Amino acid sequence: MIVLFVFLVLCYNLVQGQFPRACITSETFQSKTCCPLSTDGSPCGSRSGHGKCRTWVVPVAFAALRESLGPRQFDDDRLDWPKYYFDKTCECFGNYSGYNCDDCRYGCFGEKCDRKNTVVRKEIRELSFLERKRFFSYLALAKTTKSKNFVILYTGDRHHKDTYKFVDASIYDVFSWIHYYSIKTILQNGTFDERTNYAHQGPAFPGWHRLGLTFLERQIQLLTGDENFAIPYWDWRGDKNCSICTNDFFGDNDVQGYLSPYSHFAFWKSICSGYNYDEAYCLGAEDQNQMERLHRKPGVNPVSPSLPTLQDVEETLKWDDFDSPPYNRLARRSFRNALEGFINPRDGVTRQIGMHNQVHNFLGGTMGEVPISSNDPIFVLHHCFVDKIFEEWIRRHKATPDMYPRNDQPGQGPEECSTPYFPCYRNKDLMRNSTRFGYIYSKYKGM
Ligand code: KOJ
Ligand code: ZN
Repeated sequence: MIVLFVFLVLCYNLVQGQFPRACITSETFQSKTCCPLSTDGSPCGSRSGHGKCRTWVVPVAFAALRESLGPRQFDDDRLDWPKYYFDKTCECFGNYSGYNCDDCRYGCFGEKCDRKNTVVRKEIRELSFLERKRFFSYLALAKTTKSKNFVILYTGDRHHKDTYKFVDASIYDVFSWIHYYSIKTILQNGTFDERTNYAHQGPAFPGWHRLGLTFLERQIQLLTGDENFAIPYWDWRGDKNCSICTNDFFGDNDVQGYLSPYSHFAFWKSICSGYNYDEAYCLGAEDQNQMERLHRKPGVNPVSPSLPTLQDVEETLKWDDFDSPPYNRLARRSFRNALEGFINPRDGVTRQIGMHNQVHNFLGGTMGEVPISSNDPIFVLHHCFVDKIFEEWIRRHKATPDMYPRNDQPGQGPEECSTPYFPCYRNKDLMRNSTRFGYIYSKYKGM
């Protein structure tokens, strides 16, 4: 009984990204219902007890907070995710998950989702030669295999729903697009608010990226049938230059920044490059000629000429408050804001570019452009290390979901669904030990 309980607790989580191919018909949009048939032929697998089709309601506590903040008018399609698109989505039970409750929660496998597996995320240099080669092959496969279950949204005019179209994308590009979609400026009272988005500059930052990485990891596990696949991380602490920017690893670059033709990702192209205007959602995925090749210029940006140090990471971890008012880039003495990199981690007050932001800036090129940074797979390794630091903080502070703060950032409230996943994944629920998500981190250089 105890074993079963532990198992159920450990297999608590899995989500899927968007948009499910099964939910983009005129009927689903008319009925505002995304409750696709499961393999048993019933919506959300209700016949087999996998889940049920449920109306999403704003939790009472959150509705009260909203009231107290006064009226806010949003016309943004992502706010109160996924309300703009769907009133009803699947709620899955037990270890079942996914947009139609046919999949398992993270860390669970098998037809009945009763097989548990915890993968170990290692530093890229800890992988054996074969493991590393396998990793690069998996990425190549993810970049070139069309996603069976998901499509991406594009429109040249976000104001008009009738211009929305859904197109195919590869598994890696779906991952990349999810980042692009979440960081697009927020449409508020008819104007674009540049100050915040659904993935950055607020308490959702660590959890949002955790979800993105775990989504990609799971997609690669399903694609390759390799249940032991784990995303590696890049421990950049004190790295003098980008030591993994060699052709054996992530690729050397030429003076213009383009990756060496002899490197693994030389001919990868960025979706959504060149379409960074407010009104559009990524027209770029269709036109190969519009898509730019990956590029980097490590150490060239005078704003961030070096990488964060061991000490920077320790100073970041010492902050006891996960986040603090005003819960944006101005937050002081906030672990989240030090980790994201808007304050000096030592004093918690001085505004400076550090940590996560510093690494993006240091690498430059594709990684330095917020809308498209996720196209470079080094993004995955960088954010995996950021997630390792988040995990270290969770452990040291015995953090639980109730420590996630109430706040006024759109889409970043504790009870709000992380944008843009199906089924709903609450922001606060990402503040749990990584074992809940089916992975742990290797110890490397003392951490
Ligand atoms: C790219 C990003 C990011 C931050 C920066 C630099 O994706 O989050 O570049 O500030
Ligand atoms: Zn990001």
